[in-house]
Amino acid sequence: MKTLTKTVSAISCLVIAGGVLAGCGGKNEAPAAGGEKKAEGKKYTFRLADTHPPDYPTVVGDKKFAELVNERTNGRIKIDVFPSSQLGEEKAVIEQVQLGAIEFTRVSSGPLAEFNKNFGVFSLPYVFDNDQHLWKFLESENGSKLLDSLESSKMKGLAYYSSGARNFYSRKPVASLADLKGQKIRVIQNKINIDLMNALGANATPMAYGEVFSSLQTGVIDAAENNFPSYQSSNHFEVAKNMILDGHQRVPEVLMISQAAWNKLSEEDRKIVKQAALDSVKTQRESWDKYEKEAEAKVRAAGSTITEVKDVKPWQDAVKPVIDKYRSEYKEVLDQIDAARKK
Ligand code: GTR
Repeated sequence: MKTLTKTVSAISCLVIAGGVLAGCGGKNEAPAAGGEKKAEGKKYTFRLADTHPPDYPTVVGDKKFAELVNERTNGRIKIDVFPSSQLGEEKAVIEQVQLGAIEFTRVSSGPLAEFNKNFGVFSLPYVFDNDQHLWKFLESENGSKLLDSLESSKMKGLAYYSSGARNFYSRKPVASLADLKGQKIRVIQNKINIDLMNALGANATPMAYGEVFSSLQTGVIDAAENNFPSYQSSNHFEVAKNMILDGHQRVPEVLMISQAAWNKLSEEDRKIVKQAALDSVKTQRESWDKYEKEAEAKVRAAGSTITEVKDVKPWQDAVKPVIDKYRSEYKEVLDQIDAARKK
């Protein structure tokens, strides 16, 4: 029923997306007083979709962003944050953002890669040494350029958020790389993830995030992979109790606005929205650091077996064919990522 309601409201939004955004949360109200329609007088109510629950660090960031926009426009621009996939799973939400039916979203770079190939670079394994390296790149001019490249996909990237490192977890014991062989592993749908699982001798099963818990529970899949906060908040740790800390990917989160909504904003409002997004990063990253530690402590206390990887080299060697396959396609950005390491 829930899904049906979601679908119906999504369709009604899509129907009018070509025209006015009103009714889909994109209300554009004329100024109350008569006279000239001044851009700064326009009022909007927008929607922002996030897959995570209300206390999750990305949603904490979303809410800070909405609060800053609201304050800086004296309440003229209201952004309602919809957590917990209320507006749909990430792939469907991105499609609606492209159409202008949903104005804002925070999604992972993983699903974004299917809409804008540049974002695939974040699904390549072991391209960043650690979070510091990742952020040096994200905060560089090249990181901003990558965000701006979303414009070619009818979206406008506003800011990156933290997402840590992704690790495998399974219903079955996993003490080494060899233990992943033959396992059915859920992945975020994109072609690089499928190549990655093949390189590990596993079977990739692309699936929406919301379906992973029951699929693990019923044994439709053996394993999945994610960071500690997602492993914990989604309750995957209850049904896949064996995690191995291989840290194969660092896939940043992206806060973005639909190009259609962006085009409606005045120059001044665009500046406010962009700056508020950048200013919300600090809050999101602080929340991330705290939540990540708490999530790890919670899953350990609940009895998950967490295996450290002392030497990541065999893992890097195993997935080298993936890098080799995509090296020429991503050469420029891979060089930029390497350069960011030295900064
Ligand atoms: C999380 C990410 C989500 C979603 C999820 C997934 O780390 O924050 O946006 O992409 O992974 O695996 O689907």
